[in-house]
Amino acid sequence: MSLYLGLDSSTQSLTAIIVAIEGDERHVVFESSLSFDEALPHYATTHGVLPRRDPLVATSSPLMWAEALDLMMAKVAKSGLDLRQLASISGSAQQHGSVYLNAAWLQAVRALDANGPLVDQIRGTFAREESPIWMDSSTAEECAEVTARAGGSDALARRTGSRAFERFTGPQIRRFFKQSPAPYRATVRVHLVSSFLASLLSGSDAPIDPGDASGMNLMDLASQDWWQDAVDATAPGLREKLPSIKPSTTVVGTLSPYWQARYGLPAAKVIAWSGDNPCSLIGTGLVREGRVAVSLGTSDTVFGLMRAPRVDVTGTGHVFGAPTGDYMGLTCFLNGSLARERMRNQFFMDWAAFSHALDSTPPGVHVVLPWFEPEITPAVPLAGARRYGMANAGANVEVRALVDAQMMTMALHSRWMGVEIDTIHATGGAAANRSILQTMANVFGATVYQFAVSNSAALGAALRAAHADLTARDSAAGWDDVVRGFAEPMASTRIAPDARRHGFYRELMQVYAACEAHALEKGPDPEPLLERLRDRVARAG
Ligand code: ADP
Ligand code: XUL
Repeated sequence: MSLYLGLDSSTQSLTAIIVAIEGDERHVVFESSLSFDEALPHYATTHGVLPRRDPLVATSSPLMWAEALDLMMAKVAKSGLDLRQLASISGSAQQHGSVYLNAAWLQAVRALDANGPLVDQIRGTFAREESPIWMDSSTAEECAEVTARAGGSDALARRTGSRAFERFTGPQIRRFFKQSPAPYRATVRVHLVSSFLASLLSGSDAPIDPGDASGMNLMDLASQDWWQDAVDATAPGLREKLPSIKPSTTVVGTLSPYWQARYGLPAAKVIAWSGDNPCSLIGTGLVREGRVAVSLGTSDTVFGLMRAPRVDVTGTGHVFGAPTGDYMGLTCFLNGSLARERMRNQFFMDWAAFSHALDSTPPGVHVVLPWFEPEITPAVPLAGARRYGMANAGANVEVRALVDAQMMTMALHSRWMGVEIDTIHATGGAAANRSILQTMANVFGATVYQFAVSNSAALGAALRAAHADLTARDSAAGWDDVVRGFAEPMASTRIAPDARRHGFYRELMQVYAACEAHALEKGPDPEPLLERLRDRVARAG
């Protein structure tokens, strides 16, 4: 039997999952999670984000991620499992976040001393104490500059898989270079969250995988290497500061002496880490084209595997590298779980009451655009929900309108992927909520399934670790074989769409699209459309 560890350093928490594989025997044997806010209160984060002075700025602490890793490896060591069987480890991390390291970094990471905690030994290695994360939307100016300097939006989208996005690492690096030129010059290495944590585990300077590198506006999708034009367009001297890009299956090294001596762990292989969405692709079993997953984590995302990169030049979505060596299409929505939580807290509900509100309230002819925070899709820089045809609605109607809006915006903005969505694999924290998933089924007109393991990013990381080990032993072991028995939707959780409701949502979605266009000053007043739908609903009784 072999054990494989997958870690997921997400926005709000760090999760570890260990899977055991012996031939056809496959089990999840360990699962543990720690919340940054609760387990590491001295960093003073809220939902994993440092105190925010400017609503457009969102940062977190790389030291906190490192300390969480140390705490979690201690928990793994005490799991009671026979860890001599731990063959390999991989990880998943929130995408786009960047870590800026100074000249002391390489020596420090190579020489970690098991007699003292990790954090004390890397405290002095940051050229920037705070890491900008995916929720940051402060780089509109830098996006425009990078776009112009790299030959325009179309060129950037075709070469890197995405037009310039505020949270993408390239524009973030450019902002740091402009605002803090001296610390930028003192930066010898810019890691992503994923490659930073892989470096700490392996005691080396780890590469970035193509899945996470494609969230930077810096990688050439076709060659899966840095695109020099984009690198030059971003900041001077950047090329030397970037790690190498290596396939997701790369063995970065072995668990460094620090982890072996401090926690009695074996010299397990460390496999390159990737982003949470590429890892979730594996953890939801999407190793073939044709189905999509919806992840309801801190962000809501829609994604699916693509054999060939069908880039969205309309500028909504992204094409990333997939861990299988293929590609994946993805659209990301910022106002996901935290918007649902905000509504839940506003009306003093728990999740059971939130679900009850959904179950007892039919959709109505009104629209809320759920932009409580600056939104990624569509791009909305100025926070604030916009309401159409809705005044003084009670708690239940507000909850219903919010979840309807979240599902409609996902359905509308994932059309560019060109997939007929008839089945959805649901994952992320809020996928535990079947009332939300029923709305998803009704809006998309698709059958929705849940998974036994709700943290598909951590599971995907564990399965990526297993894949690297199994293919090294038997080159015929493919992805289908690796995900079998783990990342399969549970038939008993099937949620079928209600055809009548879906019919209504199809009409409401047209109104929603018109409201969105109006709010973004791209379309006329949608009131006549609302009025027409109201009439039709009244006539239908
Ligand atoms: P991330 O990986 O981005 O840190 P998770 O996938 O762990 O996030 O999801 C965390 C979120 O799940 C929480 O912010 C919470 O709002 C949401 N959540 C947890 N349980 C429920 C539930 N029963 N219904 C709706 N949302 C839930
Ligand atoms: C994807 C994105 C988020 C983060 C955090 O592009 O920004 O999904 O990966 O989960």
